Amino acid sequence: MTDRPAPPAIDAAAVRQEMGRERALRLLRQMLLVRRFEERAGQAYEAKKIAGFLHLYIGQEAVATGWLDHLTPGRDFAVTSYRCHAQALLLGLPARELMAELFGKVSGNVRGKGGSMHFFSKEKGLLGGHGIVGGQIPVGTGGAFTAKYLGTGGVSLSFFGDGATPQGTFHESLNMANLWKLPAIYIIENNQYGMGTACHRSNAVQDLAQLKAPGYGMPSFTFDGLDLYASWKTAQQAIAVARAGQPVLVEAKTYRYRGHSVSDAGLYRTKEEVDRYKALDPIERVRADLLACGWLDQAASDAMEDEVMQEVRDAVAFSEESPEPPMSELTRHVYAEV
Ligand SMILES: Cc1ncc(C[n+]2csc(CCOP(=O)(O)OP(=O)(O)O)c2C)c(N)n1
Ligand SMILES: [Mg+2]
Repeated sequence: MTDRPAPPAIDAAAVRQEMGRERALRLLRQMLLVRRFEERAGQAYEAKKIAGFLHLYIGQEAVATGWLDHLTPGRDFAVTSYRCHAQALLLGLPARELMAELFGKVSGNVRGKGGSMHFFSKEKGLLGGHGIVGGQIPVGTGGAFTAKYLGTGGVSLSFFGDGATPQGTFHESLNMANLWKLPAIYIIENNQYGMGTACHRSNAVQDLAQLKAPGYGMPSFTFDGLDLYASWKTAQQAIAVARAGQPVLVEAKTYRYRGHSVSDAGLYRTKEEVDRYKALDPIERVRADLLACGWLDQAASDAMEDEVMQEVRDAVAFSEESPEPPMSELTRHVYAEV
């Protein structure tokens, strides 16, 4: 049983006001799309429509949603782990193309060759989902180097888990980023577990950003990853620092409701612990807040649900109907075609 150290409190009403109604509703819709897309993907996996691994982001939606809202696709970069469905959807890749990739179809995001862990989009600045723990951190650092070298004004967001911070790639990247003053943002999504190992059993300190950033002379930010307003506000502040040429280390105190991947018996934590965090559901919290402040009513909330479900159903139908990759695909896109 683990307890999440308390992140700093924020003034939710003030952040909501700054965000404005239209944006708040859009972000709620985006979080819902991520949740429903993954719930449906989980069902398709159970039905053996999806092969390989499937790592769901359910519970963590407020983190990527709050951060990616501040990016300009085409100028900024984002990179993440194998838990990459949310980032791809939030950067604007169509649900159809992503679901079809999970189904291994030729109409998928990387033509059925990557599956769940390897979404990618040059146009959107998504430098990939990555299966090697911590492997994406140097890639994100490279994105920041590119932005600085080309003088684009862009920033590069590297998302990774608590289990990646003991890796060498993390330490080498942070050292280089601050030495070269790269516009890099490193976001630890501390969901408290790396597979079945609790964070306190793999990390010597628990406030991961606050205590690891000083080792590289970097500023740090910590926020409640189950709170969209905290996520969005921290992102706004941290990205401004990075755009000005000072890399930062950030920790989201979050939680995953599902197993590490869909095949996880969950023997390392209790049902009571999971239920305690489910009571803090980031989507339901925002929805309740928007209903309470009058920016949303029940009919509009129901309509939003219906619309999102329709988008997900359409993505599944498209995936079912799409063809398998033909044999001729086998050797295409393996090397760059120049
Ligand atoms: C270098 C490496 N070591 C081990 C693994 C096996 N592995 C896959 S996910 C994972 C746990 C990572 O946990 P964390 O970084 O906290 O991310 P989370 O899954 O919680 O999002 C491990 C050990 C791997 N993929 N790569
Ligand atoms: Mg983790």
